[in-house]
Amino acid sequence: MLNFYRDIWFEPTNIMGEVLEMYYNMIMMYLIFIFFILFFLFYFLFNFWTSKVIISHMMEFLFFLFPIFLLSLFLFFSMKALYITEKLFGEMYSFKLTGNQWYWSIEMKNNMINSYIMNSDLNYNLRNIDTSNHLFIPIYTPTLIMISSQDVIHSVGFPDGGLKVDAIPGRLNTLEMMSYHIGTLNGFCTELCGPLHAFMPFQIEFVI
Ligand SMILES: [Cu+2]
Repeated sequence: MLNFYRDIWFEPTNIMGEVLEMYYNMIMMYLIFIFFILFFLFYFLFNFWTSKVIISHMMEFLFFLFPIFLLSLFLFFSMKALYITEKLFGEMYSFKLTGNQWYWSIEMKNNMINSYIMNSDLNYNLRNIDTSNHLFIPIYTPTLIMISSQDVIHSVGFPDGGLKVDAIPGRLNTLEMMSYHIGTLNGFCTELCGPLHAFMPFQIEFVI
């Protein structure tokens, strides 16, 4: 419905993105609705001929009840969105992603490979985005990524996917993702973790 922001924001590539978009649309519709309510409220308040609404106890009661109702709706949809993003829906693969100062390492069963930033002097690389090794995930395949850290707190965030999970030492956070599109999802460390914090990107390739 309210898709005009798609050019400047993201197009959902996964389930979390869809949930975020739905939530955003819902909040947007309520805000427009509230704007109209406020408009009519001020219209009545400053209109001399209808100024008797000011002393209406019923109106006062409604203006007390109505915001409570709206806030309860906000709470309901926020909790719903929060719990959907935590939900696991039957993963087919699982990887472990470990944050290190300042690179990511990918593990699957007994295999481990490090993903470092590529030298941006080579002009065919995307500066501060390209990495030496990518994580390949088939599209339409629910994949569980377990995220932890070896040293300090890191966080992996994918702005185009609407995803962000903290990598905390001694703790395993999970992120289940399923992409609808082929392509590369560029991730960045989003928790200040040292002098080279800006130089530890991470890339996921969604393939067929
Ligand atoms: Cu980091």
